[in-house]
Amino acid sequence: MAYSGEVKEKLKLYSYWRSSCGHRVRLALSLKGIEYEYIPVNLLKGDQFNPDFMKINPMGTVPALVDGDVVISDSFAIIMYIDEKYPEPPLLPRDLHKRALNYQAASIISSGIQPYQNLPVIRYIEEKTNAEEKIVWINNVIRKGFTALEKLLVNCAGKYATGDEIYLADLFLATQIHGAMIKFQIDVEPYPILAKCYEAYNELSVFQDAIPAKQPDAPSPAKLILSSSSLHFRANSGSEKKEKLKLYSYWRSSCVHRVRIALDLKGLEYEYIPVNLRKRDQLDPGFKKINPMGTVPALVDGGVVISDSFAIIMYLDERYPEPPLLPRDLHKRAVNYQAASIVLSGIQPHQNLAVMRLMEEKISDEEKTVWVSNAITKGFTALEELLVSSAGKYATGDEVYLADVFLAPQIHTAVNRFQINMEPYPTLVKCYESYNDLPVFQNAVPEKQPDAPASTS
Ligand SMILES: N[C@@H](CCC(=O)N[C@@H](CS)C(=O)NCC(=O)O)C(=O)O
Repeated sequence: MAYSGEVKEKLKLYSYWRSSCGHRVRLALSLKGIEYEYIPVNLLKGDQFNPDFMKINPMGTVPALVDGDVVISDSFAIIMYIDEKYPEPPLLPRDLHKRALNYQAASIISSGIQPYQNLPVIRYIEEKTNAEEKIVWINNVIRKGFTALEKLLVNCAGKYATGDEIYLADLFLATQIHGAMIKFQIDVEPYPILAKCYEAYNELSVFQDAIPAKQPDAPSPAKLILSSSSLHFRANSGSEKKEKLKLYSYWRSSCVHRVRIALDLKGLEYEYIPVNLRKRDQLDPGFKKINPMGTVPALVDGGVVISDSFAIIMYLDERYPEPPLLPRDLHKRAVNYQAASIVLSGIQPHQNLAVMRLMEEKISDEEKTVWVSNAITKGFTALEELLVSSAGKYATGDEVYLADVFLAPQIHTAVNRFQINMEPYPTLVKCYESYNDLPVFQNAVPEKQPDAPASTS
Protein backbone atom coordinates (compact mmCIF):
# COMPACT_ATOMS: atom_id res chain seq x y z
CA MET A 1 0.00 0.00 0.00
CA ALA A 2 1.51 3.33 -0.97
CA TYR A 3 0.90 5.71 1.85
CA SER A 4 4.06 7.78 1.98
CA GLY A 5 4.74 10.55 -0.49
CA GLU A 6 4.31 14.23 -1.07
CA VAL A 7 3.50 16.35 1.94
CA LYS A 8 0.51 17.88 0.16
CA GLU A 9 -0.93 14.55 -0.93
CA LYS A 10 -4.67 14.15 -0.42
CA LEU A 11 -5.59 12.66 2.95
CA LYS A 12 -6.58 9.00 2.94
CA LEU A 13 -9.17 7.69 5.33
CA TYR A 14 -9.43 3.96 5.91
CA SER A 15 -12.96 3.37 7.04
CA TYR A 16 -15.92 1.02 7.09
CA TRP A 17 -19.32 2.45 6.37
CA ARG A 18 -20.90 1.17 9.56
CA SER A 19 -18.10 1.97 12.00
CA SER A 20 -19.10 4.64 14.50
CA CYS A 21 -15.40 5.44 15.02
CA GLY A 22 -14.91 6.08 11.29
CA HIS A 23 -18.11 8.14 11.32
CA ARG A 24 -16.59 10.52 13.94
CA VAL A 25 -13.57 11.16 11.76
CA ARG A 26 -15.66 11.77 8.64
CA LEU A 27 -17.55 14.42 10.57
CA ALA A 28 -14.34 16.08 11.74
CA LEU A 29 -12.93 16.15 8.22
CA SER A 30 -16.13 17.55 6.77
CA LEU A 31 -16.48 20.20 9.47
CA LYS A 32 -12.95 21.35 8.62
CA GLY A 33 -13.77 21.32 4.92
CA ILE A 34 -10.97 18.82 4.20
CA GLU A 35 -11.23 16.57 1.16
CA TYR A 36 -10.08 13.00 1.51
CA GLU A 37 -9.93 9.73 -0.30
CA TYR A 38 -12.21 7.10 1.24
CA ILE A 39 -10.61 3.65 1.36
CA PRO A 40 -13.03 0.95 2.48
CA VAL A 41 -11.88 -1.76 4.89
CA ASN A 42 -14.54 -4.44 5.08
CA LEU A 43 -14.68 -5.45 8.73
CA LEU A 44 -17.11 -8.29 8.08
CA LYS A 45 -14.71 -9.86 5.60
CA GLY A 46 -11.75 -9.40 7.97
CA ASP A 47 -9.89 -6.84 5.79
CA GLN A 48 -8.69 -5.20 9.00
CA PHE A 49 -6.39 -8.17 9.61
CA ASN A 50 -4.80 -8.00 6.18
CA PRO A 51 -1.02 -7.62 6.78
CA ASP A 52 -0.92 -4.45 4.64
CA PHE A 53 -3.60 -2.84 6.74
CA MET A 54 -2.04 -4.08 9.99
CA LYS A 55 1.08 -2.14 8.97
CA ILE A 56 -1.04 0.98 8.96
CA ASN A 57 -2.88 0.16 12.16
CA PRO A 58 -1.42 -2.65 14.27
CA MET A 59 -4.62 -2.65 16.37
CA GLY A 60 -6.48 -3.95 13.30
CA THR A 61 -9.28 -1.43 13.63
CA VAL A 62 -10.69 1.43 11.58
CA PRO A 63 -10.35 4.36 11.23
CA ALA A 64 -6.81 5.09 10.13
CA LEU A 65 -5.69 8.31 8.52
CA VAL A 66 -2.74 8.87 6.22
CA ASP A 67 -1.62 12.45 5.78
CA GLY A 68 1.56 12.38 3.71
CA ASP A 69 4.11 10.67 5.93
CA VAL A 70 1.94 10.82 8.99
CA VAL A 71 -0.04 7.67 9.72
CA ILE A 72 -2.43 7.76 12.66
CA SER A 73 -5.01 5.36 13.90
CA ASP A 74 -7.62 5.71 16.61
CA SER A 75 -10.43 8.21 16.09
CA PHE A 76 -9.57 10.28 19.17
CA ALA A 77 -5.95 10.68 18.08
CA ILE A 78 -6.96 11.43 14.49
CA ILE A 79 -9.50 14.06 15.48
CA MET A 80 -7.06 15.78 17.85
CA TYR A 81 -4.43 15.73 15.09
CA ILE A 82 -6.85 17.18 12.54
CA ASP A 83 -7.88 19.91 14.96
CA GLU A 84 -4.28 20.88 15.65
CA LYS A 85 -3.13 20.75 12.05
CA TYR A 86 -6.22 22.47 10.61
CA PRO A 87 -7.34 24.74 13.45
CA GLU A 88 -10.35 26.36 11.78
CA PRO A 89 -13.10 25.99 12.80
CA PRO A 90 -11.92 24.79 16.22
CA LEU A 91 -13.28 21.54 17.63
CA LEU A 92 -12.61 22.66 21.17
CA PRO A 93 -13.92 25.79 22.88
CA ARG A 94 -11.54 28.24 24.56
CA ASP A 95 -13.02 27.94 28.02
CA LEU A 96 -11.08 25.29 29.98
CA HIS A 97 -14.08 23.88 31.79
CA LYS A 98 -16.07 23.58 28.58
CA ARG A 99 -13.08 21.94 26.88
CA ALA A 100 -12.96 19.41 29.73
CA LEU A 101 -16.66 18.68 29.31
CA ASN A 102 -15.98 17.99 25.65
CA TYR A 103 -13.11 15.64 26.46
CA GLN A 104 -15.22 13.91 29.07
CA ALA A 105 -18.25 13.37 26.84
CA ALA A 106 -16.00 12.11 24.04
CA SER A 107 -14.19 9.75 26.38
CA ILE A 108 -17.40 8.35 27.90
CA ILE A 109 -18.23 7.26 24.38
CA SER A 110 -14.78 6.21 23.22
CA SER A 111 -13.85 4.24 26.33
CA GLY A 112 -17.12 3.73 28.23
CA ILE A 113 -19.53 2.70 25.48
CA GLN A 114 -17.95 1.85 22.13
CA PRO A 115 -15.40 -0.75 23.31
CA TYR A 116 -18.25 -2.80 24.76
CA GLN A 117 -20.43 -2.71 21.63
CA ASN A 118 -17.52 -3.36 19.30
CA LEU A 119 -18.04 -6.20 16.81
CA PRO A 120 -15.58 -8.76 18.29
CA VAL A 121 -16.92 -8.15 21.81
CA ILE A 122 -20.56 -8.69 20.97
CA ARG A 123 -19.71 -11.68 18.79
CA TYR A 124 -17.82 -13.16 21.74
CA ILE A 125 -20.67 -12.56 24.21
CA GLU A 126 -23.14 -14.21 21.85
CA GLU A 127 -20.84 -17.16 21.31
CA LYS A 128 -20.18 -17.72 25.02
CA THR A 129 -23.72 -17.06 26.22
CA ASN A 130 -26.57 -16.43 23.79
CA ALA A 131 -28.20 -13.79 21.57
CA GLU A 132 -30.44 -12.62 24.39
CA GLU A 133 -27.52 -11.95 26.74
CA LYS A 134 -25.82 -10.04 23.97
CA ILE A 135 -28.80 -7.71 23.65
CA VAL A 136 -28.96 -7.22 27.42
CA TRP A 137 -25.24 -6.45 27.44
CA ILE A 138 -25.47 -3.86 24.64
CA ASN A 139 -28.52 -2.25 26.18
CA ASN A 140 -26.89 -1.96 29.60
CA VAL A 141 -23.71 -0.49 28.22
CA ILE A 142 -25.44 2.11 26.08
CA ARG A 143 -27.99 3.03 28.74
CA LYS A 144 -25.29 3.48 31.40
CA GLY A 145 -23.31 5.75 29.09
CA PHE A 146 -26.33 7.72 27.88
CA THR A 147 -27.55 8.26 31.47
CA ALA A 148 -24.13 9.63 32.39
CA LEU A 149 -24.00 11.84 29.29
CA GLU A 150 -27.49 13.19 29.93
CA LYS A 151 -26.45 14.21 33.46
CA LEU A 152 -23.12 15.60 32.32
CA LEU A 153 -24.68 17.83 29.69
CA VAL A 154 -27.75 19.00 31.59
CA ASN A 155 -26.22 22.35 32.55
CA CYS A 156 -24.23 23.09 29.45
CA ALA A 157 -26.23 21.91 26.43
CA GLY A 158 -27.66 24.48 24.09
CA LYS A 159 -28.59 23.58 20.57
CA TYR A 160 -25.64 21.19 20.70
CA ALA A 161 -23.88 19.31 23.50
CA THR A 162 -21.96 22.15 25.12
CA GLY A 163 -23.72 25.22 23.77
CA ASP A 164 -24.76 26.62 20.44
CA GLU A 165 -21.62 25.65 18.56
CA ILE A 166 -20.48 22.28 17.32
CA TYR A 167 -17.52 20.86 19.21
CA LEU A 168 -15.71 17.58 19.89
CA ALA A 169 -18.49 16.19 22.11
CA ASP A 170 -20.96 16.52 19.24
CA LEU A 171 -18.87 14.41 16.87
CA PHE A 172 -18.82 11.56 19.35
CA LEU A 173 -22.42 12.03 20.41
CA ALA A 174 -23.95 12.23 16.95
CA THR A 175 -22.29 9.03 15.84
CA GLN A 176 -22.98 7.12 19.05
CA ILE A 177 -26.66 8.09 19.08
CA HIS A 178 -26.98 7.23 15.40
CA GLY A 179 -25.45 3.79 15.99
CA ALA A 180 -27.56 3.16 19.09
CA MET A 181 -30.78 3.98 17.26
CA ILE A 182 -30.12 2.43 13.88
CA LYS A 183 -27.95 -0.54 14.79
CA PHE A 184 -29.26 -1.44 18.23
CA GLN A 185 -32.79 0.03 18.21
CA ILE A 186 -32.23 1.97 21.44
CA ASP A 187 -35.00 4.39 22.29
CA VAL A 188 -33.58 7.84 23.08
CA GLU A 189 -36.76 9.15 24.65
CA PRO A 190 -35.41 8.76 28.21
CA TYR A 191 -32.54 11.08 27.24
CA PRO A 192 -34.20 14.37 26.21
CA ILE A 193 -30.95 16.35 25.94
CA LEU A 194 -29.32 13.76 23.73
CA ALA A 195 -32.48 13.51 21.64
CA LYS A 196 -32.60 17.29 21.20
CA CYS A 197 -28.93 17.47 20.15
CA TYR A 198 -29.47 14.62 17.72
CA GLU A 199 -32.36 16.45 16.09
CA ALA A 200 -30.17 19.51 15.73
CA TYR A 201 -27.38 17.46 14.11
CA ASN A 202 -29.80 15.99 11.63
CA GLU A 203 -30.62 19.43 10.31
CA LEU A 204 -27.04 20.02 9.20
CA SER A 205 -25.78 18.81 5.85
CA VAL A 206 -22.34 17.95 7.27
CA PHE A 207 -24.01 15.47 9.61
CA GLN A 208 -26.47 14.24 6.99
CA ASP A 209 -23.65 13.44 4.56
CA ALA A 210 -21.47 11.59 7.07
CA ILE A 211 -24.01 8.95 8.08
CA PRO A 212 -23.06 5.31 7.45
CA ALA A 213 -25.76 4.67 4.85
CA LYS A 214 -24.29 7.33 2.57
CA GLN A 215 -20.76 5.99 2.44
CA PRO A 216 -19.41 4.50 -0.80
CA ASP A 217 -19.07 1.03 0.75
CA ALA A 218 -22.57 0.98 2.28
CA PRO A 219 -24.63 -1.85 0.76
CA SER A 220 -27.36 0.38 -0.67
CA PRO A 221 -26.49 4.02 -0.28
CA ALA A 222 -29.52 6.19 0.15
CA LYS A 223 -29.26 9.16 -2.15
CA LEU A 224 -30.85 12.17 -0.52
CA ILE A 225 -31.09 15.69 -1.81
CA LEU A 226 -29.19 17.80 0.65
CA SER A 227 -29.90 21.25 1.82
CA SER A 228 -26.88 23.29 2.73
CA SER A 229 -26.73 24.99 6.07
CA SER A 230 -24.15 27.20 7.63
CA LEU A 231 -22.38 26.51 10.89
CA HIS A 232 -21.24 29.16 13.28
CA PHE A 233 -18.29 28.60 15.50
CA ARG A 234 -17.36 30.91 18.32
CA ALA A 235 -14.76 30.58 20.99
CA ASN A 236 -16.04 30.91 24.50
CA SER A 237 -14.50 32.58 27.47
CA GLY A 238 -15.09 31.75 31.10
CA SER A 239 -13.85 32.44 34.58
CA GLU A 240 -11.58 30.10 36.50
CA LYS A 241 -11.31 29.60 40.25
CA LYS A 242 -8.34 28.48 42.26
CA GLU A 243 -9.03 26.09 45.13
CA LYS A 244 -7.37 22.94 46.43
CA LEU A 245 -7.68 19.97 44.10
CA LYS A 246 -9.56 16.87 45.24
CA LEU A 247 -8.89 13.50 43.63
CA TYR A 248 -11.40 10.68 44.03
CA SER A 249 -9.29 7.58 43.77
CA TYR A 250 -8.99 3.87 44.38
CA TRP A 251 -5.49 2.61 45.02
CA ARG A 252 -5.56 -0.14 42.44
CA SER A 253 -7.27 1.70 39.60
CA SER A 254 -4.99 2.15 36.62
CA CYS A 255 -7.15 5.07 35.44
CA VAL A 256 -6.48 7.04 38.62
CA HIS A 257 -2.85 5.99 38.55
CA ARG A 258 -2.52 7.99 35.29
CA VAL A 259 -3.97 11.08 36.94
CA ARG A 260 -1.70 10.79 39.99
CA ILE A 261 1.31 10.75 37.67
CA ALA A 262 0.04 13.82 35.81
CA LEU A 263 -0.63 15.69 39.06
CA ASP A 264 2.82 14.82 40.38
CA LEU A 265 4.54 15.77 37.12
CA LYS A 266 2.86 19.16 37.35
CA GLY A 267 3.86 19.46 40.99
CA LEU A 268 0.25 19.87 42.07
CA GLU A 269 -0.84 19.01 45.60
CA TYR A 270 -4.19 17.38 46.06
CA GLU A 271 -6.45 15.83 48.62
CA TYR A 272 -6.81 12.06 48.13
CA ILE A 273 -10.38 10.85 48.65
CA PRO A 274 -10.69 7.05 48.54
CA VAL A 275 -13.59 5.40 46.73
CA ASN A 276 -13.58 1.69 47.52
CA LEU A 277 -14.48 -0.07 44.26
CA ARG A 278 -14.59 -3.50 45.93
CA LYS A 279 -17.24 -2.21 48.32
CA ARG A 280 -19.02 -0.54 45.36
CA ASP A 281 -18.65 3.00 46.77
CA GLN A 282 -18.59 4.17 43.13
CA LEU A 283 -22.28 3.35 42.86
CA ASP A 284 -23.19 5.46 45.88
CA PRO A 285 -25.70 8.16 44.80
CA GLY A 286 -23.48 10.85 46.37
CA PHE A 287 -20.50 9.78 44.26
CA LYS A 288 -22.62 9.37 41.14
CA LYS A 289 -23.48 13.06 41.44
CA ILE A 290 -19.74 13.68 40.98
CA ASN A 291 -19.30 11.09 38.25
CA PRO A 292 -22.51 9.76 36.72
CA MET A 293 -20.54 6.92 35.07
CA GLY A 294 -19.81 5.55 38.57
CA THR A 295 -16.09 5.17 37.95
CA VAL A 296 -12.89 6.67 39.29
CA PRO A 297 -11.08 8.98 38.81
CA ALA A 298 -12.94 12.21 39.41
CA LEU A 299 -11.23 15.52 40.02
CA VAL A 300 -12.62 18.60 41.69
CA ASP A 301 -10.80 21.86 41.01
CA GLY A 302 -12.81 24.61 42.67
CA GLY A 303 -16.05 24.84 40.75
CA VAL A 304 -14.87 22.43 38.07
CA VAL A 305 -15.77 18.75 38.39
CA ILE A 306 -14.33 16.36 35.80
CA SER A 307 -14.35 12.62 35.50
CA ASP A 308 -12.51 10.37 33.10
CA SER A 309 -8.75 10.22 33.24
CA PHE A 310 -8.21 11.48 29.69
CA ALA A 311 -10.44 14.51 30.24
CA ILE A 312 -8.78 15.21 33.59
CA ILE A 313 -5.26 14.96 32.21
CA MET A 314 -6.04 17.17 29.22
CA TYR A 315 -7.65 19.68 31.59
CA LEU A 316 -4.64 19.65 33.91
CA ASP A 317 -2.29 20.15 31.00
CA GLU A 318 -4.27 23.12 29.75
CA ARG A 319 -4.86 24.67 33.17
CA TYR A 320 -1.33 24.07 34.46
CA PRO A 321 0.79 24.09 31.30
CA GLU A 322 4.22 23.44 32.83
CA PRO A 323 5.83 21.04 32.22
CA PRO A 324 3.83 20.25 29.06
CA LEU A 325 2.40 16.77 28.65
CA LEU A 326 2.34 17.11 24.87
CA PRO A 327 5.29 17.84 22.59
CA ARG A 328 5.14 20.69 20.07
CA ASP A 329 5.57 18.56 16.97
CA LEU A 330 2.14 17.64 15.55
CA HIS A 331 3.09 14.15 14.51
CA LYS A 332 4.64 13.39 17.90
CA ARG A 333 1.56 14.78 19.59
CA ALA A 334 -0.56 12.44 17.48
CA VAL A 335 1.58 9.45 18.49
CA ASN A 336 1.00 10.45 22.11
CA TYR A 337 -2.74 10.68 21.59
CA GLN A 338 -2.76 7.36 19.81
CA ALA A 339 -0.78 5.52 22.49
CA ALA A 340 -2.96 7.03 25.22
CA SER A 341 -6.11 6.08 23.38
CA ILE A 342 -4.99 2.48 22.77
CA VAL A 343 -4.70 2.14 26.55
CA LEU A 344 -7.81 4.23 27.31
CA SER A 345 -10.26 2.61 24.95
CA GLY A 346 -8.48 -0.47 23.57
CA ILE A 347 -7.17 -2.15 26.71
CA GLN A 348 -8.50 -0.80 30.02
CA PRO A 349 -12.23 -1.20 29.29
CA HIS A 350 -11.62 -4.94 28.90
CA GLN A 351 -9.90 -5.34 32.27
CA ASN A 352 -12.30 -3.10 34.19
CA LEU A 353 -13.70 -4.48 37.43
CA ALA A 354 -17.35 -4.26 36.36
CA VAL A 355 -16.65 -6.18 33.15
CA MET A 356 -14.58 -8.84 34.86
CA ARG A 357 -17.29 -9.34 37.47
CA LEU A 358 -19.86 -9.77 34.72
CA MET A 359 -17.68 -12.21 32.83
CA GLU A 360 -17.11 -14.25 35.96
CA GLU A 361 -20.85 -14.39 36.57
CA LYS A 362 -22.03 -15.04 33.01
CA ILE A 363 -19.13 -17.00 31.52
CA SER A 364 -16.32 -18.33 33.72
CA ASP A 365 -13.29 -17.35 35.73
CA GLU A 366 -10.98 -19.02 33.25
CA GLU A 367 -12.51 -17.25 30.26
CA LYS A 368 -12.16 -13.96 32.10
CA THR A 369 -8.40 -14.48 32.43
CA VAL A 370 -8.07 -15.37 28.76
CA TRP A 371 -10.15 -12.34 27.82
CA VAL A 372 -8.03 -9.89 29.81
CA SER A 373 -4.77 -11.35 28.66
CA ASN A 374 -5.89 -11.23 25.00
CA ALA A 375 -6.89 -7.59 25.31
CA ILE A 376 -3.57 -6.65 26.90
CA THR A 377 -1.53 -8.69 24.41
CA LYS A 378 -3.32 -7.15 21.45
CA GLY A 379 -2.85 -3.63 22.82
CA PHE A 380 0.80 -4.15 23.79
CA THR A 381 1.62 -5.61 20.38
CA ALA A 382 0.17 -2.49 18.75
CA LEU A 383 1.93 -0.18 21.20
CA GLU A 384 5.25 -1.92 20.66
CA GLU A 385 4.93 -1.41 16.90
CA LEU A 386 3.75 2.16 17.27
CA LEU A 387 6.54 3.19 19.62
CA VAL A 388 9.50 1.21 18.32
CA SER A 389 10.56 4.03 16.03
CA SER A 390 9.69 6.95 18.32
CA ALA A 391 10.89 5.75 21.72
CA GLY A 392 13.96 7.09 23.42
CA LYS A 393 14.25 6.75 27.14
CA TYR A 394 10.49 7.17 27.22
CA ALA A 395 7.68 6.43 24.76
CA THR A 396 8.19 9.29 22.31
CA GLY A 397 11.72 10.44 23.07
CA ASP A 398 13.73 11.50 26.06
CA GLU A 399 11.01 13.46 27.75
CA VAL A 400 7.97 12.24 29.61
CA TYR A 401 4.70 12.94 27.81
CA LEU A 402 1.06 11.86 27.69
CA ALA A 403 1.86 8.43 26.24
CA ASP A 404 4.06 7.68 29.26
CA VAL A 405 1.37 8.77 31.68
CA PHE A 406 -0.93 6.11 30.19
CA LEU A 407 1.72 3.49 29.53
CA ALA A 408 3.27 3.27 32.98
CA PRO A 409 0.05 2.35 34.85
CA GLN A 410 -1.02 -0.08 32.12
CA ILE A 411 2.31 -1.93 32.22
CA HIS A 412 2.29 -1.88 36.03
CA THR A 413 -1.17 -3.45 36.08
CA ALA A 414 -0.31 -5.97 33.39
CA VAL A 415 2.79 -7.14 35.22
CA ASN A 416 1.63 -7.02 38.82
CA ARG A 417 -2.04 -7.83 38.56
CA PHE A 418 -2.39 -9.97 35.46
CA GLN A 419 1.10 -11.54 35.30
CA ILE A 420 1.59 -10.71 31.63
CA ASN A 421 4.91 -11.82 30.14
CA MET A 422 6.60 -8.66 28.87
CA GLU A 423 9.35 -10.37 26.90
CA PRO A 424 7.73 -9.75 23.47
CA TYR A 425 7.62 -5.99 24.16
CA PRO A 426 11.22 -4.76 24.58
CA THR A 427 10.35 -1.12 23.87
CA LEU A 428 7.66 -1.12 26.52
CA VAL A 429 9.98 -2.82 28.98
CA LYS A 430 12.69 -0.23 28.37
CA CYS A 431 10.26 2.60 28.98
CA TYR A 432 8.93 0.90 32.10
CA GLU A 433 12.44 0.61 33.50
CA SER A 434 12.99 4.32 32.87
CA TYR A 435 9.74 5.20 34.65
CA ASN A 436 10.74 3.16 37.65
CA ASP A 437 13.85 5.31 38.04
CA LEU A 438 11.78 8.46 38.53
CA PRO A 439 10.39 9.43 41.96
CA VAL A 440 7.18 10.80 40.40
CA PHE A 441 6.42 7.38 38.96
CA GLN A 442 7.63 5.54 42.06
CA ASN A 443 5.29 7.56 44.30
CA ALA A 444 2.22 7.17 42.13
CA VAL A 445 2.14 3.34 42.15
CA PRO A 446 -1.00 1.74 43.59
CA GLU A 447 0.83 0.05 46.45
CA LYS A 448 1.89 3.43 47.89
CA GLN A 449 -1.57 4.97 48.08
CA PRO A 450 -3.22 5.68 51.44
CA ASP A 451 -6.07 3.21 50.82
CA ALA A 452 -3.84 0.32 49.68
CA PRO A 453 -4.06 -2.71 51.96
CA ALA A 454 -1.01 -2.96 54.24
CA SER A 455 0.01 -6.28 52.66
CA THR A 456 0.73 -4.66 49.28
CA SER A 457 3.32 -2.10 50.41
N1 LIG B 1 -12.36 5.98 30.63
C1 LIG B 1 -12.51 6.08 32.05
C2 LIG B 1 -12.62 4.70 32.65
C3 LIG B 1 -12.84 4.76 34.16
C4 LIG B 1 -12.87 3.38 34.76
O1 LIG B 1 -13.31 2.41 34.14
N2 LIG B 1 -12.41 3.29 36.03
C5 LIG B 1 -12.38 2.02 36.73
C6 LIG B 1 -11.11 1.92 37.55
S1 LIG B 1 -9.69 1.86 36.52
C7 LIG B 1 -13.58 1.96 37.69
O2 LIG B 1 -13.86 2.91 38.37
N3 LIG B 1 -14.29 0.81 37.70
C8 LIG B 1 -15.37 0.60 38.57
C9 LIG B 1 -16.58 0.06 37.91
O3 LIG B 1 -16.61 -0.02 36.68
O4 LIG B 1 -17.53 -0.26 38.65
C10 LIG B 1 -11.28 6.80 32.60
O5 LIG B 1 -10.25 6.76 31.96
O6 LIG B 1 -11.40 7.45 33.66
